[in-house]
Amino acid sequence: MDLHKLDTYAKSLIKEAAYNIKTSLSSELIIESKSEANDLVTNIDKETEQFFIRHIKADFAEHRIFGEEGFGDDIKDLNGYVWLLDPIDGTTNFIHQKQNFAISLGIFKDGVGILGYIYNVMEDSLLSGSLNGGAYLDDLRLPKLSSASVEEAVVGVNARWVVPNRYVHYEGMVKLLQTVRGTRSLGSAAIEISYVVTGRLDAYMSMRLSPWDIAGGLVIAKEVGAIATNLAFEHLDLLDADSFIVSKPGLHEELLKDYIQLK
Ligand code: 2AM
Ligand code: CA
Repeated sequence: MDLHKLDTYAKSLIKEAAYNIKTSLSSELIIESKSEANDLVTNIDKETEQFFIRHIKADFAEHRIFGEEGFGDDIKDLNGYVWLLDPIDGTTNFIHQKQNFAISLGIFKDGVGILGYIYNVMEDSLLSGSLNGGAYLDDLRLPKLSSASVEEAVVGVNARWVVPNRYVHYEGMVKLLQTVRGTRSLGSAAIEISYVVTGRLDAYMSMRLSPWDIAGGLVIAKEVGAIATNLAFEHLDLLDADSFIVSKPGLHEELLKDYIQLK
């Protein structure tokens, strides 16, 4: 498989999907909740995933798709080519703000990330990366990240992890907030990862993300020297939900050692 051809193909699918999503903003959304009241899905999330699947299955019959809305394959391993897709990452933003949401896509071959994309739909900006081929924001090649200290860091973290919760000891998170230069919460994991990759945030963490939230970002993050693991400092699980941190090197170890204590 020619990586360059696959890259061109994936980019054109993303652009067309994004155009369809933008067009849909003028009509009324059908909103449903999934597992919990704040876990939302719209007809556009579903239609976008189906759009990708229709094209990928027609053009690459042997490729499999692991998508958030479940229209793809029943994925139990990452053998062969697997497309990990979140058609709309940041659905709450999509519904409430009509901005700050992204198409997140990672293409893996035998468990190795080969292509990654985060398309900020309303900003019309594409972050992309390929294995050993560097990372790009549109046509601009991104530099490698340098280290940062906790005191100088601006960290992406949701306020829900700084109050009592079932995943992390909140006291350490309070200490983190008291130490860092600032915190931000953008509401889309993919966009927060893209902020770390482009140096607008120094780190981003979440107690629970799914493979499609992070797959594209992982491929891109590696190309700029960002470190991504779960919060137990282990390899990320790309078949199930896991905790997550992506960070500048150095800062990553400091955050995990001194501030983040999982339950
Ligand atoms: P989504 O919008 O595609 O659901 C919000 O803080 C971020 O976390 C979004 O990227 C959102 O993705 C993701 N997210 C929300 N609920 C989640 C859950 N239960 N499991 C995994 N990821 C989730
Ligand atoms: Ca989604």
